[in-house]
Amino acid sequence: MKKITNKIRRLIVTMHSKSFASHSGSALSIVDILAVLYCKVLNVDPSNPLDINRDRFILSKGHGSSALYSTLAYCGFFDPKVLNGYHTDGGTLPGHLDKESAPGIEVSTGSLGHGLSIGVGMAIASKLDKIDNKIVVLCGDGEINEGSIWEAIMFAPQKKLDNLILIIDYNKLQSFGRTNEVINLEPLKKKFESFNWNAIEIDGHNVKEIEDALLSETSKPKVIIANTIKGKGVSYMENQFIWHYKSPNEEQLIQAYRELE
Ligand SMILES: Cc1ncc(C[n+]2csc(CCOP(=O)(O)OP(=O)(O)O)c2C)c(N)n1
Repeated sequence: MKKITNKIRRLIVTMHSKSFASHSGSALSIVDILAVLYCKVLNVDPSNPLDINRDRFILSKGHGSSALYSTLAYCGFFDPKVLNGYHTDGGTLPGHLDKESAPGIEVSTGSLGHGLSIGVGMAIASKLDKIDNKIVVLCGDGEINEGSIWEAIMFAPQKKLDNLILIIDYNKLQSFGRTNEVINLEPLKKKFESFNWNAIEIDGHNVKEIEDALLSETSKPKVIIANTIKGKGVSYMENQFIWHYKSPNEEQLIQAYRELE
């Protein structure tokens, strides 16, 4: 898995360096989670990406798109050469997710706060259609400042959505500062428990903990609070909110490659 996540991280820094696009730190934060999802947990088939019985994954923090594009390309959903067109004139992969842009992208996101409500709708639809699948939604910690997220958090247990998993990328940073200085989320696990969710807290870079949490049995909607580091894997980006916006120059790219060998 380390080889896979390093490869995906190298793809991400390359994309950001070529395109001068923002959100490198946001993408690096979620690589281990996406790698476990797509390599070990989700029932999805790159040769049949619209299979009606597939699991659904929604990257609600759509600005982390480069992590999803590179994971999908790594897993064979499309040719990795397509990644060269990330956030560039004439390219086909926009900076925020567009579900028409590539196979495997379930929902267009980028305007924060919508993914969980869409996931709740999909989870209800699966129950009605008697499809036994998982709906997994990944939100940023800053993103859950949005009130619409909390409407969905209240609604999911009422509908007994044991097929719904929310992952929170708890990297403690958002675009202009520390999440808990902007709006304090703590005590986050207790909040979810009081809303009648099954809440699990993990190290969001430990692939075993990620896999165990995703596969654990539940009779309620499940939230995985994943403690992560924004910019994970590239030392000069880690935990530095300036890398919400910056992209690596040539010299920084070479250093990133060295660290991700
Ligand atoms: C509705 C909405 N408001 C504001 C923004 C601008 N915006 C983009 S990323 C971001 C911060 C998100 O922080 P977080 O969810 O913690 O994600 P991170 O990049 O830290 O992983 C904001 C406010 C947006 N995309 N959508």
